Formats: sequence, structure tokens, C-alpha cells
Amino acid sequence: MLKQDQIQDYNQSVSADHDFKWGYLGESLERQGQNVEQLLKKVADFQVAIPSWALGTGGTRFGRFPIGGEPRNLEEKIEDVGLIHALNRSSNSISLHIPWDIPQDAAATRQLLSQHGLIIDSVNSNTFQDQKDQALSYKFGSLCHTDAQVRKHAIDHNIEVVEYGKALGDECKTLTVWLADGSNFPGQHHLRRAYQRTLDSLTAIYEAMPSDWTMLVEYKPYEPNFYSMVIPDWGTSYSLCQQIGERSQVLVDLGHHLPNTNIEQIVARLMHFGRLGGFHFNGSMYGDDDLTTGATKPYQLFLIFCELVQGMNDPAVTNPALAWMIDASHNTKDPIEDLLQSVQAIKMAYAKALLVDTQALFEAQEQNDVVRAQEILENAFQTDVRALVAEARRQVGAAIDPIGLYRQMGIREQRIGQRGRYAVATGL
Ligand code: LRH
Ligand code: MN
Repeated sequence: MLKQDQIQDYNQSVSADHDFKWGYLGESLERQGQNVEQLLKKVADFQVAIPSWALGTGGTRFGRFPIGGEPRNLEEKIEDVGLIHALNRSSNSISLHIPWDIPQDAAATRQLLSQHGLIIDSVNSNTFQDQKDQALSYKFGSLCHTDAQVRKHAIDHNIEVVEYGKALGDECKTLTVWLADGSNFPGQHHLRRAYQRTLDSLTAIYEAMPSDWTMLVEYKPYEPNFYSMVIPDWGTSYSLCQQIGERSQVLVDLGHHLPNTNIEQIVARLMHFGRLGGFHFNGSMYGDDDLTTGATKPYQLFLIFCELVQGMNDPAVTNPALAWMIDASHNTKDPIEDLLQSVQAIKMAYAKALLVDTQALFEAQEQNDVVRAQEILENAFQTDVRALVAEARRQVGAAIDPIGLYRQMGIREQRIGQRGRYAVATGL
């Protein structure tokens, strides 16, 4: 476990440079009339859940390159997320995937979670893989399957997943459902019946969920099916949520959009309808690449947070609290460093969105002053907020530079020593 004095000593060693940068930025923000204390608190309080399935090097169908020292079980995954949270004090929860992370001893797992200051924020079902000796195969779908027995098997699995969540703490009240269900060829699916069977199945799961739980319905345009997906886009997920019940919301995975999709407009729409449930943050160029958040499109991530901040500050918007989660899988980076980078990118986008002079922006929009509107956004986006995010971390006892401390301590090498070079994590 990372000790507080190790973080203090490290912060001391890098404080001269940080104090210089924060000194300048803090003063510039005050001169702009920003409430710096409020900014620091909002940024520090913003927590992003870490996916249990992203603590190993995921790889692709073409290959996987284990980095060594990967967590071999749920306990070691909790240890790794505990380390991430100790380094950035910004990742106080884990999203679990069942059956990849079935707790062998729920009481022991709850205790380990509290030792690391962690909770389970959500549980994910998995009806996209057959388990060993599974008689009722998901090859041709799960909740949409033409065979009612397969649908029942998938419904029962989701209900079982909720039970695992309940056993791991009162905080976990979210079931995330992503369906690989779809078709590879024209004619393979009756497209309307597949939708209706899925709606009926999701409704059965929803009715079996505790009355204070939320169901997040995740959409994806393709993969692993390449002709049609039963839930390909936000509109389909939204239409399902409207019919399933008020505690079912749309989950936006940033990588689940066709190229050049205006994701920030989808976010604005779903907030307007009060059905935005949360995010799976990641970065992508082409498909569901699951790369580091903000690595390729930082301006798009900023624009998404602009819609979120404006929506969250607008009394006319009645959207429930949002689930902030990462969903990534990498082949070429140390998973812990990558997750630290993703959280950093998300916090920077949020901090920049908080800097937007929203009143001036609304005026420019009302006056159709297009140039002024863009200049107002640029002012915020082009502000280097790294010292603000670092200062927010320092003030809550985290590392000014989490990756710097992680590397200085040689933690990956330690993990390899403890767990072995070929230890491979369950998950993607
Ligand atoms: C599907 C997905 C879904 C998870 C899986 C690990 O692409 O985004 O959220 O179940 O990745
Ligand atoms: Mn996802």
C-alpha cells in the first residue's frame, strides 16, 4: 500500500516547479473573476470509476502483449485500483464485470474495498460470451434470442449480477447492460421482433431489480456483429429506456459512435430528455478502439463537458446524477499509467468546461455572434489547467504527478516480482 508520507515526500520534491505554475495560473484565473477555491473543490470532488477489466493489457484478436504483474484475481484488481486512487484521489470506485469478477467471499471483498477507500459503483452483465459447458448458447444473441429459454437464461444472469452487486455494498445500485446481440448478414434477423424481444427481456430484468437501482442501457453501432446491432444508437437505447421505466437511462460509451458523430449533441439531447445515465470514457480514432481518453480528440471531450456543465447548472434540466466510468482496453501502455492518464484527461476537460464564461456565450448565441461564441470556448479550451488539476490533487493528499511517483517507485517492477511476468488479468 502506498503510504501518505511517500506521497508527501514526492510532492515536496516537485513542489518548486508546481508552485511556480500554480502561482501563475491561480492568479490569472482570479484576474478573470473565477472563484478559484470553488474550481479546486469541484475538480477534487470529481471521481471517475475504474473498470475492473482494464487492469491488464487487453490486446486485440490479432494479439495480446502482457506487461507482467497483472492482477490475477479480484483482490489484486482492488489493490491496483486502490493504488490508482491513492495516487490521484480521483478514482474511489470500481465497475465490476460478471462473471470475470465474481467475489469468492463478499464479506472479505467488502473489507478489502474499505481498506482502500473504494466502493463498487456498478456491475456489468455479460451475455456476449458463453461460459464453460453453457448449454444455451448466446451465439445468436441473448435477450433478443428467438429461443425463449436462451432469453430466460440471459435474464436470470442479469438478475444474478444484481445480487452480486448488492452483496458488495449498499453503494452499488447500478446495473450496466451492453448487448452484443445483432446480425452479420441481411435477412438473418427479423429486425422489429429482435427489438421487441429485447424490450420485453430488459423489462423483465428491470422489474426484478430493487426499486432503488438504475439500469444503464449501452448502445453500440457494430462489433461483434457487423450487419446490425439490436441497440446500435442512442435513439434506440432512449426508446427502450422510455418504455422500460424511469430508472433506466442511456449509457454513452465514447467509442460507440460512427466516425464524425456529434457526440456532444447526443449528450445535450439526452440531458434535455432527462435520460442521460452516464459515460464509458475512452479515446478512439475509427471504431471502439478503447484508447486513452482524450488522446486523439481532446476538443470533443471538452465540448462534451461543456454540455454537461451547462446542463448540470440549468434548473430546467431534470437529469439524474450521472455515472462517470472509464471503459478502456490497451495493448501498448502500462494499464495503471493509462488509467491515470484517462482520469487526468477527463478532469482537464471538466476543469476547462468550468472556465467557460457561460453568460457571455449565451449572449453571443442569442446575437448569433458566431466568432465571439467560438472565441469564448477557445479561451477556456486553450487555458492550460494542468496546474489546477495538480493543485486540486495536492490539496486532498494525492500526488502532484501520479505517473511521476508511480514510475519513481518502480511499482510495475514490484508487481512483476510479486505476481510474475506472465500474470494475465481476466477481462478483455
Ligand atoms: C462493449 C463494452 C461494454 C463492456 C465491454 C467490456 O464494447 O464497451 O461496455 O461490457 O466493452
Ligand atoms: Mn463500454
